[in-house]
Amino acid sequence: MSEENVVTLARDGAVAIITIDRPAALNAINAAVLDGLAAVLDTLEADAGVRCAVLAGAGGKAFVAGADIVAMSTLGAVEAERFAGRGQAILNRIAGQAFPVIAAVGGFALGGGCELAMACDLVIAGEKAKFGQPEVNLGVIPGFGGTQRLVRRVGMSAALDLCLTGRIVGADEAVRMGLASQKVEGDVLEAALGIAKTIASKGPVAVRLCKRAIHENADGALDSAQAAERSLFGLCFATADQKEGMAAFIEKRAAAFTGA
Ligand code: CO8
Repeated sequence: MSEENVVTLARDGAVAIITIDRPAALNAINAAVLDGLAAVLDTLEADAGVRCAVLAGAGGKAFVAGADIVAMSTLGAVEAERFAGRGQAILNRIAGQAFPVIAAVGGFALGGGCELAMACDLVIAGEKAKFGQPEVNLGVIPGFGGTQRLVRRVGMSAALDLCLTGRIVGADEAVRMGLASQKVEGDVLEAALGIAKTIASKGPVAVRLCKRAIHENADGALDSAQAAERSLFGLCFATADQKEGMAAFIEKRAAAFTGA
């Protein structure tokens, strides 16, 4: 596998499947992976037909076992800050996609891998999934948003626990703390694809506005966040999907959404 082709993109109908493909290094994130993710995001952002995406790691053993420790080992402070900034920007782009993104975590999601999973809307954990922020073992702190996304996802107590001890948690504990959305039996990619197809079958505009309403207002005061919510709710009523969705319910038939 050449370092130019370490992130691949496939389509299954309206669902995009992004795969980080460096299994020999447990899909560790180096500059080539960040470049590959950026290129895939360029393609997806130009494709109005995508309604949901699944992000996975190749090889079965890991989602992503972190930022590439070999590549980081020789960085100076300025280069390390730049690398972290690039990683944060790519993860922010993933989080900011208009359509939902689902992390399919079948194995290790450590350090930058856990941060990457948290940049996704849903985190589906297989039976062998392992999550953690083990950076303190290496004498560093999380640098791809982990200290910030983790606390927002799981709360102060659990975030401090994971970041300060570096301890690794399995799928059950990850679900209990809210780090993972759900644990699935069997093939995690198949399960994530099934969830993605379910989401892709819903009203596409409503799905996007729902994601926006939650993300853009999660840190806001309740009254201004609710004002944003009712404005987006109102916007739904300007769509053909709202007319179709409600007509289909009343006529007792399946809705045929067009995303308009
Ligand atoms: N970077 C580079 N190579 C890795 C990484 C990694 N993060 N993780 C695994 N590999 C490589 C191993 O070196 C090994 O390569 P080789 O076969 O050439 O020796 C191969 O993948 C397989 O790994 P193991 O033999 O170690 O497999 P095990 O099953 O024995 O162990 C573990 C699996 C437990 C996942 C183990 O590999 C491990 O502990 N990996 C490191 C996990 C880690 O510490 N991740 C956090 C990294 S730091 C980080 O992510 C910071 C993010 C913010 C960056 C900010 C920028 C400055």
